[in-house]
Amino acid sequence: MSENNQQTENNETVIYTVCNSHCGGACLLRVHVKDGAVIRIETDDGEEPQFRACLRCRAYRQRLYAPDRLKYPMKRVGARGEGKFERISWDEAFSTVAKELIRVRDTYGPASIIYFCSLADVHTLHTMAPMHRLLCMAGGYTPLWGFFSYEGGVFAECATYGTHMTNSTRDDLLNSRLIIMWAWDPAVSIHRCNTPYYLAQAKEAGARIIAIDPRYTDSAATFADEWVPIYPCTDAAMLIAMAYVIITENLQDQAFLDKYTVGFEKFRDYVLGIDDGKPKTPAWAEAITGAKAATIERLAREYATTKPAALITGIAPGRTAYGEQYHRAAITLSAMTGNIGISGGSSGGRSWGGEYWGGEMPFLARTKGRMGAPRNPVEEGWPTRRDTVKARGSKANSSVKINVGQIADAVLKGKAGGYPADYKLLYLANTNYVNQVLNTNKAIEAFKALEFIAVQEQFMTVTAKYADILLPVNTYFERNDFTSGGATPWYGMVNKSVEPLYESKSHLEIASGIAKAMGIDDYNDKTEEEWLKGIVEGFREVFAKDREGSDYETLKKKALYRFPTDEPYVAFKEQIEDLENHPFPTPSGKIEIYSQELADWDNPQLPPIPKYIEVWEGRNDPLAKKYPLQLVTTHARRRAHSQFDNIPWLRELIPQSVQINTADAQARGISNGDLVRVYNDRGQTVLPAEVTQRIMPGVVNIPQGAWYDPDEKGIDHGGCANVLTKDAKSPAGAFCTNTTLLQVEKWVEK
Ligand SMILES: Nc1nc2c(c(=O)[nH]1)N[C@H]1C(S)=C(S)[C@@H](COP(=O)(O)OP(=O)(O)OC[C@H]3O[C@@H](n4cnc5c(=O)[nH]c(N)nc54)[C@H](O)[C@@H]3O)O[C@H]1N2
Ligand SMILES: Nc1nc2c(c(=O)[nH]1)N[C@H]1C(S)=C(S)[C@@H](COP(=O)(O)OP(=O)(O)OC[C@H]3O[C@@H](n4cnc5c(=O)[nH]c(N)nc54)[C@H](O)[C@@H]3O)O[C@H]1N2
Ligand SMILES: [Mo]
Repeated sequence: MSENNQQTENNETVIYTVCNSHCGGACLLRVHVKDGAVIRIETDDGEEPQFRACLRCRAYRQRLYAPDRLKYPMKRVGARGEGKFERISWDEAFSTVAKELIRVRDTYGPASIIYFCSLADVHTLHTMAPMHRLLCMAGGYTPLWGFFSYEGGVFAECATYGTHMTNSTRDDLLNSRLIIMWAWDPAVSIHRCNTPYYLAQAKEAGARIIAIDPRYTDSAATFADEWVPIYPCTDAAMLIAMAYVIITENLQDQAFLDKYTVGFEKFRDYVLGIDDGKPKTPAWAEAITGAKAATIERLAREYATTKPAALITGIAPGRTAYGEQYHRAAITLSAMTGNIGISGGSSGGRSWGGEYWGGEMPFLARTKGRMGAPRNPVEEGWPTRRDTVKARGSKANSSVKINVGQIADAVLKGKAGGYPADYKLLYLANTNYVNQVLNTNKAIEAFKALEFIAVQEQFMTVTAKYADILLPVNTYFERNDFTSGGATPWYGMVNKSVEPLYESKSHLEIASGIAKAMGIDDYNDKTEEEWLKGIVEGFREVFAKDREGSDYETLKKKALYRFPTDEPYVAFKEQIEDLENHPFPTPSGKIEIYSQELADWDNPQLPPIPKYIEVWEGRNDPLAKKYPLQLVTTHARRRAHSQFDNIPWLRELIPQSVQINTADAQARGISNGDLVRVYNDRGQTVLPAEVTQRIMPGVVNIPQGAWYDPDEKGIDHGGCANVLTKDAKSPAGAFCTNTTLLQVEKWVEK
């Protein structure tokens, strides 16, 4: 059976739909519905490549029917954060939000309104567009810039390649002889559905696989021939030392560098220490990274002499202070070995999100049918920023925008602190901001200072507790949408499985209700279906013109359209095969190891060539005396960020814990399973210890996304990593989730 809406013999209807819960995946679901209720969820069993769902999708019934779902609109009656709410009607909810939007706009100006919608479901219609359109029609708002996930990577790609569409399809891994999984654990932190499937095939085909990570990850255990532990925040040093070995042994692909790149000589001078008297030798890197000099030398030779080789650069080191440099260095190394634009190689750009077919395509690409908006009046007249390159595009470049991680700082400091406005009203959708942003306790302080907060939610998250009005939004099982993804490209329909539960509404319905209450009558004249038809057609025109099976009607039936996979897509193949007719979209038309644009900024923290810059809260920071352990905060198998943390089946499967090395645990009298207090000056959290040799000494891991759960003393008992993290942003906006010092001790209840 491969079509939607078919009846089975048990009077069940099977709905084909697609899950894309901001988990990096996107998979096909076969939802069994009986008497208007979902009774079972299965996944793809059709043609290869199958897009098979993981544990989170298979547990989705518990999320859909969770007893703690928000069922109707509510207004706050207790203090902010106390969690006391009272049921109200949708009319009252809409008119309260409308009144506050108008009051704040008219009193303080539209820039004092911040609207942020994260991804949650990576869809096209029920996402950021509906409120964006409304707010633009109502006078504008302050938007945010920057990707939580990989702003460091995007910056580096734009500075070096002039674009951030740098990924090949994963089936090309089968052509690699060597795969370096640098901070890459796609068996857990999903980077497109099916990536492990292709890694397994690459391994069977004989590729050698090396993992470079502070943790012996599940992907390393399954696929790698070698694990090289490395201290967080030090990756650029190791990459640069590998460049030292390649240069001093003359192993670089000089013909490639001469033809396709600019500025290699300047990088070489830095690497050899001609500029600063400090050669960046493997011994230099060993002292910084903890990786052995001999290992660095051997890997450098191996990478330079095994062709084709794929350096897959994970984005977690890009989420550290100066993470931009790590990505710039990785691209440079890929150029030095001539692995760019060839089958089995890799661009050295970030490990996912840079797929022309999945990362940006349906959500940001300006296809015709998307819900548009007039220009945001708040952005008129602001100069472009000086901390992100032109190629990063207008989405990031207006200086009225606030960085995505900086709402708290902006609210607390406002104009007096150098921000473009004083901020009074916050409208949030698709985000558990307080839990997910760095420095949870500071976010709470800022949220208390605002005049009005509206939150669209499905659950009573910590962020929801700070709302004045709570708007219950439905799940993708209760509405239709359009999405895309895959290790090899597809796009597909999210098909509604059941009617909206309780009084919940879709994003479009909520924005339409507020628009009406604001008196904006021309907000929307299309139904959900009309929008989606237009979106599919606009999208087809760009990506799948006239391709059979890619039209709206067929998609509604099959849910998925798979692009033909006869040949892997290789990023930058065109440029490498025919540079004259296909220059890189950089000012020089080449790969810019040296960027004149960056040179013109004259900012030592964003140098024109990749450099190793020591982080704050690193191992050499004086603070390390008091807080000697480095924190990483990985993406958890049982969650998508904070989503699914409340789902009983998943909680039972993998309890939240802090991973700590056996030696560090012994030194602190900690045994496996003991409750420990993890703390620094910003916060503290109590959770069980997982004592293991699968993390290097000196580093601990708290998987991000566990729900903040403070006691009356303000100590978190949920295992929320962000009570510890620092909300400083890297110079070009990298979100520093992995740059934090802390201490761990056995928890003794006082
Ligand atoms: N299951 C699941 N999958 C997800 C998500 C999820 O929430 N759940 N979220 C999705 C999203 S939106 C994103 S952005 C991605 C995130 O994808 P990633 O950033 O790749 O995921 P992480 O798990 O944070 O980190 C991957 C590995 O990097 C290592 N690491 C951390 N810091 C450093 C460092 O400084 N140097 C080195 N060498 N290694 C380091 C970690 O130990 C970990 O093994 O995942 C996506 N996939
Ligand atoms: N310490 C640390 N912090 C991190 C990270 C890290 O690695 N370490 N990673 C960062 C990254 S890469 C990311 S992308 C962010 C993610 O940060 P967020 O995008 O804020 O994370 P989510 O937990 O997915 O929050 C989505 C919320 O929206 C609600 N919601 C409202 N409407 C809808 C809807 O229509 N559909 C769905 N599905 N949910 C809805 C969900 O219930 C949920 O509470 O976290 C960042 N935070
Ligand atoms: Mo992310």
